[in-house]
Amino acid sequence: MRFIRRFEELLLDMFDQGLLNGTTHACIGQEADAVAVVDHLGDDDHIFSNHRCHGHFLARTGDALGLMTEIMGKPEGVCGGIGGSQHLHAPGFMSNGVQGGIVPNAAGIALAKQLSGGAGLSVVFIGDGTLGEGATYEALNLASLWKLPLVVVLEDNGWAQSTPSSATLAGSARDRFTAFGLAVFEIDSTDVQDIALLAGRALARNGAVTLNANTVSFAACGATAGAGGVPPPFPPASVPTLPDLAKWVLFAVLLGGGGYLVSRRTRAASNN
Ligand SMILES: Cc1ncc(C[n+]2csc(CCOP(=O)(O)OP(=O)(O)O)c2C)c(N)n1
Ligand SMILES: [Mg+2]
Repeated sequence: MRFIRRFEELLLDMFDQGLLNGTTHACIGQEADAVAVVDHLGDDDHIFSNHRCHGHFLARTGDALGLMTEIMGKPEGVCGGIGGSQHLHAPGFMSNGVQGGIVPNAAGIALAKQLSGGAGLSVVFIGDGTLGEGATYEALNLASLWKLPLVVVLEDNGWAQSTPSSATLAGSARDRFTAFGLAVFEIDSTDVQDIALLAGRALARNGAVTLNANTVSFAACGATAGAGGVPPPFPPASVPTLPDLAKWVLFAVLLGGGGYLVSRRTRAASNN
């Protein structure tokens, strides 16, 4: 836990110096969840994590150099410097910044384990701000119905990054899981031993289960920009150059506008 804390404190310091590539989200305050859960996992288990994934990654792999170089955008990074802070991959580990998108992924791996008769669990860490994402509930429904070896770890820090969750969430988190018949293990603690004890009980259950860890976040909610993450100024101070136009199109595509452009073009073509 101390190692994860120091790693991220250094990271935030480096961010301030402009040494990092893109966005970074620290899990400062939440380290115990990662350590307590991962302590129970073995080689057969898979972990899926979200935008706040450094603690989960370090607890799982211990690969601090691979992570640091990744966030610095260097080829030595675990994903060749392309994934950055949020999009990491290692044996038995994957993280993705698309909120809620990892829950169907994790359920899919759980299904693969079940169908192949393989051992192991699929464990997915999500935040309370992700409880508004519809894909999460499709996955919970099937995971419960098919009794998949899926463990959802909800890290409830009361925030959706920088928005109080009270401003976005109706009802209770627990009810969202019990509605699908999932067993809920819940704890209000940042004590790693307490969480590990409950995590052990949750992970020992057959079928889909959730561990709701009510925690606190001491980190700056997120830090954006850095060496390679800044789009060109818009509107431009002068007539845009061709490279500027190319960069805007690239950013539009990266931010999801590409799908819109493509679908417009496809629709136009099909209308003709
Ligand atoms: C599909 C999608 N919508 C919006 C975002 C932008 N976004 C990044 S983090 C975040 C809030 C996340 O809240 P939570 O899951 O509670 O995690 P926390 O930041 O509190 O750790 C949002 C809305 C995103 N990454 N993905
Ligand atoms: Mg949150």
